Amino acid sequence: MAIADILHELEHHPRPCDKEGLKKSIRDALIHQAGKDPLEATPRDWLEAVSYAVRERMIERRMFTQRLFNREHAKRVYYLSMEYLIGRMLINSLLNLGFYDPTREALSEMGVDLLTIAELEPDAALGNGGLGRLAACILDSMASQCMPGYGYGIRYEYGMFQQQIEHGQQVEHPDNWLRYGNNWEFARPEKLFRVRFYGRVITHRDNGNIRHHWQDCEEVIAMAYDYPMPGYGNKNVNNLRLWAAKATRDFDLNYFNEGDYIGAIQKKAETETISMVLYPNDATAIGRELRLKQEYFFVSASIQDILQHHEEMGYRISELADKVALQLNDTHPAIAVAELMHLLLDKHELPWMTAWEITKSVFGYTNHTLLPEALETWPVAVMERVLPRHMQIIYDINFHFMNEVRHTFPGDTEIVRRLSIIDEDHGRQVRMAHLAVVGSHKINGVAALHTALLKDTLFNDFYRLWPERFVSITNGITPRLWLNQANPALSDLISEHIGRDWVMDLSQLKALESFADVARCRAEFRSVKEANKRHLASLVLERTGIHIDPTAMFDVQVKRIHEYKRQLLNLLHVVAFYNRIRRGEAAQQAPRVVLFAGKAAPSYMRAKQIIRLINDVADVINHDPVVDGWLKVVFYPNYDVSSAAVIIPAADLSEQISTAGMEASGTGNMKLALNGALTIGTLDGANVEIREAVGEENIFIFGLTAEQVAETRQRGYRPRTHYEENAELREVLDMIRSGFFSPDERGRYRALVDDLLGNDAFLVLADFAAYVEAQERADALYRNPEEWTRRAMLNTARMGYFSIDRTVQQYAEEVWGVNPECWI
Ligand code: 26W
Repeated sequence: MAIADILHELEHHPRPCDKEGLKKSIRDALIHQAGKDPLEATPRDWLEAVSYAVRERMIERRMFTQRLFNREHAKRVYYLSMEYLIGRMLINSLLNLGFYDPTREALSEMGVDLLTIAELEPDAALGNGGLGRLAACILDSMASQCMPGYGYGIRYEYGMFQQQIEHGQQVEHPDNWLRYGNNWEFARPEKLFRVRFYGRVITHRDNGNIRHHWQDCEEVIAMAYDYPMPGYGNKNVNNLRLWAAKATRDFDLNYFNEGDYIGAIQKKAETETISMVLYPNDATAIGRELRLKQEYFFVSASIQDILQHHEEMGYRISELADKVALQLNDTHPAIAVAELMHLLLDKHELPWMTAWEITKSVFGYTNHTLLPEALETWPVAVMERVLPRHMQIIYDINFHFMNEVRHTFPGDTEIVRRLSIIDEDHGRQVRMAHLAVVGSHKINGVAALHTALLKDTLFNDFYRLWPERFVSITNGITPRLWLNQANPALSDLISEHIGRDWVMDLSQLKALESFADVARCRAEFRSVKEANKRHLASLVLERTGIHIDPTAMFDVQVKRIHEYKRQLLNLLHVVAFYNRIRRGEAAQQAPRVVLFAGKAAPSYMRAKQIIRLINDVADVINHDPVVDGWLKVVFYPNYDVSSAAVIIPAADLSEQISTAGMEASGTGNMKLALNGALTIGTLDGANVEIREAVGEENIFIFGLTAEQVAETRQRGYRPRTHYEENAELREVLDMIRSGFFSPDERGRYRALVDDLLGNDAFLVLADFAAYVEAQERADALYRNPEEWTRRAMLNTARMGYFSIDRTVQQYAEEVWGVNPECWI
């Protein structure tokens, strides 16, 4: 068959997506791919077979999508991210592709339950938390909106560690997610790029131009793995390309020739460690050389790939910014600025200024945190050794930049020192955030407050220099996963009233507002929530052995464990609540289940201790017959995307209680409110905008504002005053400190409490009284189920703004220069 005929055949006779067609594909895949007799097939074999059938259909569509983008000469958006927290792909793909029902029926006719086998799929957990999940939501949105958007990242062999709780403490286990193979990926053993490290730079003159040769390097091969990303309700399938490190063949040969066979293999394994494991640090910079190599490895392969495609399309390198937008997901890929310069200067031999103008027009940079300990810097000495040519380029970028600064602020040597890409005060470090800002035409924060703080503090000097570069783009979440898929009962209820178009236009939820005043609608909404709570209760029992009452208020805090997120504040309230019940004030309280979930970075001792304290407190409370029926405390182990999808639809109260000014945005806050939980929170991150959207009667706001936090610190904060003046707080802290919850080791939490009393860097004690008062408001409202439900419904109805589709449209218009009306 001629190529044209093959294409014609495919286009006109794609794999059928009806029940019979799917059934045949699944059966074929079971026999010919999994190699199993249907009579002996295990649930895992069926999972393999069904994912294979889905994969075949996705790949056809991806081919047509890519052909269309090429034909239309579309401008492409490339999202560069070290993390993608995707979760399971089967159900999501089926729902997006539109053949969930026929697949379920096909399987059912073969005696297999779709949802049961879907649970066997491991999460793709190639991310830590908010930043990685945002990247996954953005990919879903770009595909769903038919935007030519491509993700680039690393194919970690081991994703986010799996958390087990042993004797109340976190224990980490490796996440061997590829153990059973992975049908969602397409290995591209021919898509290879060389990535170099170390070596030295030789400079010579060529017709009056200075040329640089980077030589005597170590080489690693980046091999592509492609993950199709299907859009919702369309035939568009985009691509996520993840790179795996492979040793080069030359490299093998050299060692083999020297006769050191074992040494050669060892060196090969060492090279391939680059893509072995995701660093499980959330919000603390990792000063390890391997991390820098990971960053450069994926950035270099991605940019080479992007430029290669650009040339294959027949475009000139000078047109790059017309055809390509590159988004930096935090500073982790910021070395891309130097890498693009390196390729434009040394490979394409462009003049400096031309290369620099192109680079700036291509990049956008998203900042995700203000925490000083999270800001990446690399010692100049390390950068010089690992990437000598890039260090030269960074110096040159800085030279030109410093001249511009001196020109704008003549005589101000301080600002020159503060703005420099090189920090001279801490033993010469490259500030990656400065490199990202200088090399990007747009810099954005991820919520209004966060952007305002970026302009006022972290990037204030940059803002004074280039105010036009700063924009605010509030985060969002994908309604496909976080409502349509995770909460099918609520989704069906919503769709009965307003149709299903909200899945692609979340602002339509507004139309639900009027139903909040109809008693029957409230009853329906409540019964959905109750069913979700019963489902969660059964899972909690299975995972922890703890019985919880589905009629109690489900008060949840689910997110990474970090002092600034203040799980401790929540826990202090739990103990206060416990004491109130023991004092006989139970009648005034609504029964509660307080659920915590989240992972602590393995080296973050204080966070691990907080997990242990939660479990110790839970142990005492859950075994105290006096509070039985009133209070249960649960630490739900191994929080991941899949458990989030069960916990969030079952929540009544959403804890978003970070120290104001410290949570850049939060996105869990959006998921919970969308699913009809009321927020108890500080005026931090996107909580500020959630309050505006849902109305202040429908959210429990408390505590110091970001401004008051700054003032309090400036004045000289004295946490002990709160201990001295608040008897309830005193009682709680004394109990924890004296070992009430750790009778086997009474001093276990002494240092922790002493730190709160003497230092309290996150102002837990300062916000305690206001928090308890806000909890009382929540409690009182919960005891009025009609009014609670009404407000919960208004939360769902008013969350439209927080759709990731709105976020992506803003990036398209304000940063990427692609028009949503005609992306192609
Ligand atoms: C280099 C180590 C490291 C790793 C991760 C430093 C910093 C990070 C991230 C910035 C942490 C992160 O995930 N930030 C979160 O990003 C979300 C998406 O924008 C926001 O909603 C969260 O508020 C922010 O904490």
